[in-house]
Amino acid sequence: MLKPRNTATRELVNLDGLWRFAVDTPAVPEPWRSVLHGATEAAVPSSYNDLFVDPEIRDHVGWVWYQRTVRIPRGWAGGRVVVRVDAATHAGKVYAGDRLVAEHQGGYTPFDADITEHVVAGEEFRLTIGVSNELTNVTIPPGTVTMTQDGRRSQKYLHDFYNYAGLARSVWLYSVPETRITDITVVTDVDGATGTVDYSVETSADAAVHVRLRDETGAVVATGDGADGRLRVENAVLWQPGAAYLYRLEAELLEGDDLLDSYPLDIGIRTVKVRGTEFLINGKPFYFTGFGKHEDSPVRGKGHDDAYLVHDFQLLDWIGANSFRTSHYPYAEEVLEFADRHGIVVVDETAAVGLNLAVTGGLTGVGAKPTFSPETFGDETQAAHAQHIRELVARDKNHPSVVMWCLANEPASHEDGARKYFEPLVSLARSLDPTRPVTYSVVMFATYRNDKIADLFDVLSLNRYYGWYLDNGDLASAEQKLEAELRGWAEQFDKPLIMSEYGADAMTGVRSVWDVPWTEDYQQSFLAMYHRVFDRIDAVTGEHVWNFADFATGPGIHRVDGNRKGVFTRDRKPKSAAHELRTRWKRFADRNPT
Ligand code: BDP
Repeated sequence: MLKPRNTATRELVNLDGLWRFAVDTPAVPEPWRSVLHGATEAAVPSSYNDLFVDPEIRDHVGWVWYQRTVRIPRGWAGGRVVVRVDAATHAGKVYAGDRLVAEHQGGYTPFDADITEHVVAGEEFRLTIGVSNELTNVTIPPGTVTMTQDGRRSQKYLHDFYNYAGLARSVWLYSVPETRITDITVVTDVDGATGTVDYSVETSADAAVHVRLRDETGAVVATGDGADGRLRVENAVLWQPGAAYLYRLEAELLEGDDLLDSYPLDIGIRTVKVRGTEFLINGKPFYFTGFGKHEDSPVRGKGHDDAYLVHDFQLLDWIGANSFRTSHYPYAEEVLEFADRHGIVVVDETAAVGLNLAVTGGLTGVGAKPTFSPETFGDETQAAHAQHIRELVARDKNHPSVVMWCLANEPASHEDGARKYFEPLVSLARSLDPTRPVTYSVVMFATYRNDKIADLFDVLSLNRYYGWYLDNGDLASAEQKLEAELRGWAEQFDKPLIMSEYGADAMTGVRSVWDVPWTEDYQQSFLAMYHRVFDRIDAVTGEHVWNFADFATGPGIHRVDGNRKGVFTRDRKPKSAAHELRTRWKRFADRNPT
């Protein structure tokens, strides 16, 4: 799915800013039919929850409405006019005037509404977007809506991060020509000093396709004709972790000499492969250092923010991180583009967090019901998960920074039914993208002895909390158990192991000379213990600390003002552990030579 861009044949108007905003109420049926009266205003992009002081808005369960007036530029007669919503969390409905023009399920992938028939160039129209925050057993991620005793609807979910909702990413108005490029797929390979770029251009109607590849100086290094083809780049400069290099593929649609459409796509030439316990980028073993992150900041919630984007990547660089996982949902496309340009490696995760009835908000328990069953997570959940994987791959397939798909976080992979649920999803991901390895983040109850799906995946990503949820405060016992378990995985499977989560909560300023949980010192000793173990086990191919920064969580008694496992505070100040990591990861530069 192509990101809207300004090109020689397409125009783009950004619709971010203040929108009229109202919570859905039975008192105003069909609120899209008129101007939202008495409405307050909400910022786009932003989650709406923390903008307001009114708990009825913050805790509302169901639809909210965003509305604004939009003028179609005068010169847009002739082509198609489209509204793009980069994310409506977790479901969206778009109205042009009174007309429903698009509906979408899933809070972290974009969708378009073609509004050509409902608008007139040069004139204004009323754009209303409904957004629902409801999670059920057939949404990804899942949740349940229950009724409180006094008749309020209450949203419960199976993950600890706060269920932020709204228009957290940009909204766009754009024009495309009637005969146009609808998609581009690029697969790259390396053959000695030559890079190959297999491209495939999809179009809305038959027309001649011409492509041109430029290097970073703007020089044309290869050209091709036809909708599919292979470009060869002699002495290609590869996209490397820590040393990004992007070529620009310019695709053109022509009728004779007339340019019907053009679309530029920045691509990186690189390869990704798994060989035994090694993760190879461009044929060289790569060791992941970095974090599981969240899209999370004060006031904006999950709202995309370019300032935080730049600053977070600065901190990744400062600390020596070469990668991160988009825990626990696909991040804004701007984040991936930035990673492409700056050589940061991304493990791209779906929003499938919480397919596990034995885990609630990061805490352990025994599920009262089986996780995978027709009453709990069955065929409909699986279908929603499959659709989400299709949309994720469609959006992110061309990013060189994305080296692997993570299909779920901490599913109940040790329970009966897990294999039946996951086998088709793994096949689907492989058929959509045969070039990237697939992984899942393994919950601590799923061990090398009882896990039922590990063999289906290329890389095993383990989330482990020895020393926190288990053996809290006893790092000596934690060290023995961690090592024993990692050795078990390494002996059982000839696959790379990535520690995709390990971390301890720490409150800034709370200190101790002893191993006291919640202190900065304990977080630091905890990480140092894990690192000693990793260094003793060859199959460990990467370490992603949980979490990059403190983040907001849903209601519950087990958190103090959010999850405090951040190595940085929520406002991005380093805790002591940041220095421990920095010393270690800067030394690793020689493990990952560019
Ligand atoms: C893991 C989850 C993660 C939580 C973490 C924690 O994958 O989302 O935030 O636990 O409890 O189980 O800190």
